Amino acid sequence: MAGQFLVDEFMNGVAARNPGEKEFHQAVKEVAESVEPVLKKHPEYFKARVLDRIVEPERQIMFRVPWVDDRGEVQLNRGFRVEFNSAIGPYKGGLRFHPSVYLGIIKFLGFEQIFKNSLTGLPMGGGKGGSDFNPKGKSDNEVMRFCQSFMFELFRHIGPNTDVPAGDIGVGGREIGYMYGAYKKITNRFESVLTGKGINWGGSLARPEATGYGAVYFTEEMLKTRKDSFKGKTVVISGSGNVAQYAVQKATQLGGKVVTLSDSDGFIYDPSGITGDKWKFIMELKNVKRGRIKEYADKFKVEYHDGQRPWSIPCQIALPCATQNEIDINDAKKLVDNGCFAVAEGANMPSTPEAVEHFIANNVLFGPAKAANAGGVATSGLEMCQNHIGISWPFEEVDRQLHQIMVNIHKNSWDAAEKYGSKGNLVVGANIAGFVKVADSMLDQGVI
Ligand code: NDP
Ligand code: 2IT
Repeated sequence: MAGQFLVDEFMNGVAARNPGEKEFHQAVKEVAESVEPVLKKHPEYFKARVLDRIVEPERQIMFRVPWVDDRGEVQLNRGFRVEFNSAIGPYKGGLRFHPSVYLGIIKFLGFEQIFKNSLTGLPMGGGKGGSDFNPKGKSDNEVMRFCQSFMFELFRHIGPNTDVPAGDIGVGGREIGYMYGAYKKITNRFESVLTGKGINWGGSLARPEATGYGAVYFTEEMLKTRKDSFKGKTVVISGSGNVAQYAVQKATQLGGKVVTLSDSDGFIYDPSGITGDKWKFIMELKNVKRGRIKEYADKFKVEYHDGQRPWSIPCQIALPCATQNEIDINDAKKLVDNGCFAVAEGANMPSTPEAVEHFIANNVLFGPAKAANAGGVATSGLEMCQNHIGISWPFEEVDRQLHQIMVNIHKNSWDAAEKYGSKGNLVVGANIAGFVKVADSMLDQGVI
């Protein structure tokens, strides 16, 4: 019927226009369901077809990335950059290097990024990129040659006021360094075109810590609504990369006991907590030696569960920090049955829709990714800000701003949920709060 928004009809259109991109459909459906009451209340969004336009990227770039391996053989990968929405600022979002990357993954991440960036309160549009390149098992020289080849095309699409990529899975300080070097060599410009840079060449203090710390700060805000805290809680964390590492550190500082970490091979269970020298071992293992999580179990004589995820371990708080759809309905049931009452998503879209539904139906405090892990991109925004004014803030200053941003995101999401009749549902709240600012900006800027 003309003038009426129907989620199912809308989703049929999205699926037909973007065939096979199941993660993208999943991300869009959640937002469409959340903003339905907003569209009903504001016919002007519907009339201007804001949602139809928001799910269509402004620009999608796909390119060939050839490179030569250490044996002298030519290798070939595919590169992506999806410039999704620039209504509130230059495109901003990470680059993911992982063999599972295809257009549907980059589009789900880019779509989520629009609302996440809006929630930070900083002027950043949404974008995402990456490649099906697998950095695992590659030498530093191979990674460097790949990054240089990747930037050989990407450089023409990005810029400090156009599009500012950063890291994500498989892209950390090493990769950002090689890409920044290549960009500078090609363009002869030293400018704020990537974030997550090294501290000696324009990076921000606290950016490495930001996503993990931010997810824990967000969890703290959720716990406060029940007059609770991390003190004395058992915490289960998945992943052992950038986000997981600093989530462990901050959760421990706040009095929690983190008992698990994982990688794509399995998980370790350390009932005495991943603290002190054991945490330092993880940092060295994952960031320098690039080894496997099993080595932690071998070294500290704790349980290793091959090929499994950590959700069967009893806990009060769970922080998924690895990848999408890593908590399915069975995992969610196990968590709830074992007494877990708070879940915050450090990773992007780690819970399936059925898992999210189960958490919410069981009164679990649930922090959706676009709110809970926004600390990373928020601090990227602070890095850009420091670059633009030519100054470097102390760690404490960046951390203070990060903390305040996470408090604000929690409050704004909470308030939006309440305003639209879903009190306490931060999925609905974050989607609405993120959406309204972008939608209003699109209305202001006309049909473009
Ligand atoms: P890293 O590459 O540093 O670490 C990723 C971790 O997740 C590794 O332990 C990796 O194990 C594991 N992992 C990756 N893919 C899979 C998989 N398919 N199955 C099981 N385990 C897997 O990435 P980050 O820590 O930066 O990113 C983690 C998550 O956080 C992602 O969802 C990312 O999008 C999200 N995120 C990251 C931000 C950032 O600032 N870095 C900001 C906001 C969100 P293995 O080494 O075996 O592959
Ligand atoms: O998913 C994310 O928000 C990130 N990978 C960080 C993006 C950024 O631009 O810092």
